[in-house]
Amino acid sequence: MYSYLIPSLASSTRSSRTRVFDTIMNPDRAQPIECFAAVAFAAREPLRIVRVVVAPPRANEVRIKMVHAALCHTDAYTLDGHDREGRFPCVLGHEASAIVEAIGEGVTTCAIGDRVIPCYQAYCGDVAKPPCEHCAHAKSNLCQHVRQWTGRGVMKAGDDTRFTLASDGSPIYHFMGVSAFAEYSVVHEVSVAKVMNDDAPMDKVCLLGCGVSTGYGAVRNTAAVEAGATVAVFGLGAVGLACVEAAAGAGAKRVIAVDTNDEKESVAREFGATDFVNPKKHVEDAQSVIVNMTNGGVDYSFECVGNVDVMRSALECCRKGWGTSVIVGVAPAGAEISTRPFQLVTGRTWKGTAFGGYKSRIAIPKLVAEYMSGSTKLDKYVTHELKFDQINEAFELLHAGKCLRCVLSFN
Ligand code: NAD
Ligand code: AHE
Ligand code: ZN
Ligand code: ZN
Repeated sequence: MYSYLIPSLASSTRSSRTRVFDTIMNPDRAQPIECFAAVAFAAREPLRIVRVVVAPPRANEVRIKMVHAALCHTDAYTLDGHDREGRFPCVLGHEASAIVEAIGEGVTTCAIGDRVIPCYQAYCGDVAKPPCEHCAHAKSNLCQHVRQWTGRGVMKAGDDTRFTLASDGSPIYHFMGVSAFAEYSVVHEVSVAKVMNDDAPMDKVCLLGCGVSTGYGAVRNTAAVEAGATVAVFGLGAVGLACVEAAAGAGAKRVIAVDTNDEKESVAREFGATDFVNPKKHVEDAQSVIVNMTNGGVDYSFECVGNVDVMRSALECCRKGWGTSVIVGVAPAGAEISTRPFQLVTGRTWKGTAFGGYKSRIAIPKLVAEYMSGSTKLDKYVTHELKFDQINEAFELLHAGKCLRCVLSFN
């Protein structure tokens, strides 16, 4: 199909399996790259590792070479068919570290060779003139610059995809503006955060692209937990444990960790939890247990499961008068939350967060620097490391509740 393939680059060794289509005619222009991607062809089917062609970046786009990618529960949620925006076939994955391989026309904020973290939550404040309303507003991180395209799995320029199946040229959709489960991907410039610390380990800082940053931000930005507060965290995956870590770091006097899996108790205590509740071990509902434990309820709670019944428990375990509950988990398409309005009339606040309220490309370099200063537990979230081609095993580990983050390597 591609008659301009350079034969010397098409050997079968792992390091050279990525066939770069060069044209001696146009040495300065990026060319299509054929490489491996783990494609989700349909919901509830294992991913298939196939050859795809990744088009060169167009204006305001960046092509990145993946270094590491981790699985977040949201990848599994979309693969399981729960995402209203899930579109197949697609390349999932949105928590990664990468190197800029090519830039499109007009790109000014990164250069070839930069080490980067792709951001599913974009930020256009330093690129768009004028920036979108959300990037201009202090209270929001929900950049709208490319959101309507990333939600449909396409790029803004041309309203189409940069991935095609090598065998027949059919389009493969992007996911959350990142698509990390491929050796190469094309992302919008507004979705690229630079890693400023040259020695930052890429197999760890990839986690800052979603789950851990989200938990930290939910506590620090969305709830603004203060020293001496009481906190309950429902769901102790990477997102919930990051809430636990940040709440303990903020000086919360009590951090009640809640999970249906007893094996999470010890890790939660390691991250700073003072108490552990397994709702399955109680006759009463979880909110009653927590209200009784705290003599009236907690100041703040965080739902990090994605289950609307748990969201209700998280709200109702908050103290009347001032308790605030933050929804972090992503519930299946069609699900709705409910509670008695009296719960809100009596002073509780129910809110939610996306990427912890952080304006991504500004915050990520700071979160990397914070990690490099040694003051966070980022390393401890990496419980498994596998090769990219073992990706289906990584999904099994996540489903079995056996891992916090499984980091895949592409080398
Ligand atoms: P995970 O699968 O690693 O962890 C989920 C945890 O919840 C597990 O420990 C599991 O045992 C526990 N759990 C399941 N059912 C429970 C119940 N009924 N009560 C208490 N605990 C229960 O997931 P994760 O990667 O940590 O993600 C957590 C949630 O956050 C997911 O819904 C994910 O989609 C969402 N998420 C949201 C954002 C955001 O920006 N809002 C970002 C990242 C992830
Ligand atoms: N696409 C879904 C909603 C999925 C969702 O809520 N995503 C979170 C991030 S989860 C990261 O692991 C989010 O940030 N949402 C805000 C946004 O703009 O995407 C649906 O319901 O259609
Ligand atoms: Zn995520
Ligand atoms: Zn914006």
